Amino acid sequence: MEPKTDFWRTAAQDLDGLPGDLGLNIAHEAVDRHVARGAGERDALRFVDRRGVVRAFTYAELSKQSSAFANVLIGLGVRPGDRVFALAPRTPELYIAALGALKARAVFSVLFASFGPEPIRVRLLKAGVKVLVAEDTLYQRKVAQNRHAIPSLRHVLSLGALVPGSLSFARLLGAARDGYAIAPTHPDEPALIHFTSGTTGAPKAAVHVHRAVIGHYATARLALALAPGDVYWCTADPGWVTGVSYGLIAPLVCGVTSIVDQGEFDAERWYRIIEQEQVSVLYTSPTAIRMLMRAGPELAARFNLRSLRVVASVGEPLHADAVQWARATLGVPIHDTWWQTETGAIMIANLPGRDVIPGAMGRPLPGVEAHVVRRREEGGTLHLDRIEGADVSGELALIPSWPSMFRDYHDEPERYAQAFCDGLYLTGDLVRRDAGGAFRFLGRADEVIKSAGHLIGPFEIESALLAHPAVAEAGVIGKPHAVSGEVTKAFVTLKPGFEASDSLRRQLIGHARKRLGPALAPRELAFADSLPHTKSGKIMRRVLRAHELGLPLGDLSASDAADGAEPDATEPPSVQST
Ligand code: 6R9
Repeated sequence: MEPKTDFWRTAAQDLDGLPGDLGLNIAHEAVDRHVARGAGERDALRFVDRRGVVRAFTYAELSKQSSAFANVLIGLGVRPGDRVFALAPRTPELYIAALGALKARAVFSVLFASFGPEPIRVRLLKAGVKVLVAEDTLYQRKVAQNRHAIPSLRHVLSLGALVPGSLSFARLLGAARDGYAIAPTHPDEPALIHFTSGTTGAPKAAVHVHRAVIGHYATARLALALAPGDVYWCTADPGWVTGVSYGLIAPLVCGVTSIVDQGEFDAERWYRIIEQEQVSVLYTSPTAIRMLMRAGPELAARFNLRSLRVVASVGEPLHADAVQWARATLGVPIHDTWWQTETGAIMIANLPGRDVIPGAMGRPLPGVEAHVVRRREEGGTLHLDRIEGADVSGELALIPSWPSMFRDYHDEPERYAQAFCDGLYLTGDLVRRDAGGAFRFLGRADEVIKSAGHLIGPFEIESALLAHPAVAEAGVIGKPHAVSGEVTKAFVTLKPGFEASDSLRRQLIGHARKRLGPALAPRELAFADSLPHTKSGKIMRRVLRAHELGLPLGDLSASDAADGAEPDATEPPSVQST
C-alpha cells in the first residue's frame, strides 16, 4: 500500500512555498501565488449583500489589501506568534484582516459575531489577544464592557465608526504601503486558532500551523473537486472552523471564485444565489439542507440549478433521505464529509465521482488512516484496543500524520496530551465501519452538543446560568430537533427562596441570552427539584438526556464509562413540568 504521507507530499508539490525557498505561508499560497502566476484579475471573493448586490474582489486586490494590512500590523508592533483576532460580520475587511495577519505571521482567529460578551471575553482572555479587528457596534455591545479585564489587548482596530480607545481600520489601511514581502515562515509556525468545546471546562483553543494549507488544498481538490473555473460557495460562517478552512483558505488556494453571502438563511435567496452566480460547488450543512427541504420542491423548481456539479455537507449526520432529495431537487446527490476543528481538514468523505453511500460518511481519504477503537483502563493507564473487521463499532481514532492536524491547545498542553493515546488521536465520535470500509456516525462519546452544525459545550451555558442569583445547579443537554439536529435544553435547580415560574424561566433564558448571545443561549429550560449526580458530585447530563428522550436509565452505563463518569449513580432526575 502507498504510504499515507505520499498523498499529502504529492499535493504539496502543487504549492509554491515562499519565493527563495523561505518556507510556507498560507496567505502566499492563497493569494500572492495566483497573482505571481498571472491570475490576479480573476475574482477571488464575491460578496453578496443583503439586497443581493454583488461586490467582487480580484486576487490582485486581495493581495494588495492584505499586504497593506500586514504593514499596518507590523507598524503596530505585532510580532510573529502574536494573536490577532476579528469580530465582524462577513465583510471584505474580515478576509483582508485574516490574510494580512497570516502574512505578518500573526496567529489569527475569528470570533463568531453571534456570540455574546461572555464567550467573547473568555476567548480573548484565553488566547491573550493583542490586536482585535472589530466592527464598531459589535465592539460596543460585546467587548467594551470587558476590555479592562483583557490586559493583553493592545489595539482595537475599528471597522466603521471610531469607538473610544480604537484606531480606524480604514484609515490605517489607506495609509499603508500595499506591497509586503512575507518574512521567512516555517511551515510548523502557528497560523490559526480555532475554538472548540469539550464537556468540561472553558473552550479549547486549537492551534493550527501554516503547513495546514497543504491539507486544505489537497482535501478541497479531492473531496470537493475544486478546480480553477469553479464558482464555489461555502455557507459556513468564518466564526466556525468550516468557514475558515473551506470558506476562506481552501477556495483561494485552489484559485476558484468564492461566494460570501452576507445575508441570513432564506431558501429562495439561496436558490437565487446559486442561479445568478452559477455556483458549481456548494459546501453546506445538513441543517441547511433540511431547511431547503422544508421550503418544498416547488420553490427549487423555479430556479435553474444546473450549474451545480458537487454538493457536499459537514458538521452533523447527513441522512439518506437528504441525499435522495438532493438527487431529485438539485440534480446531484450530497457528498457527506467528516472532520473536526482539531483535524483542520476533511478526513472521511463520500468522494465526488464515486457512488455515494447514503447514510454513511464515506471512507477515509487516501492520506488518512482511521481505526475503530475501544478504551481500556489498565493499572490506571488508558489503552486503546483496535477493533478489526467489518460491521464493528467503537470510537473513531486516527493516526495523526496529516498536515492540517492541530498542534496544541493554546496554553493547555495537558489537555492536548489527553487527546492522544497509543499513537492515535481520539476523536470522541462513535462510529460503525462496514465491510466496504465506509464509516457511519453513531453519536458522540461525550456530551458536547451539535446544534445547527455548531459545536456547543454544555459547560459554557451552565456557567452562565449559575451566574444568576436564583440558580443553584444547572445541567445542559442537546435535545433532538427535526431541523437543527439538536437544540440546547437546560435543567436547573433553584436556590432557597426562589420559586419556579414561567416568568423566572423567561428571566433565566433572557439572562443567558444577554451573556452568551443567541447562538449559545439555551433554547429551552426546565426546573428540577434535584439533578442526578455521580458519586463524586458531577451532574450526569446523560441521565437528563435519557429523561428527555424517555429512555430507561439502565441504557446509560456504557456511555458514562466512556467519559469517566461513575456509572453506578442511581439518583433519577426529578423534573417539574413548568
Ligand atoms: C467541521 C466541524 C466536529 C464534530 C465531530 C462530529 C460532528 C462532523 C460530521 C459529524 C456526523 C458528519 N460531525 N462531521 N457528524 N457526520 N459528516 O464540524 O468541526 O465543529 O469541531 O465538530 O461534528 O461529532 O466530532 P467541529
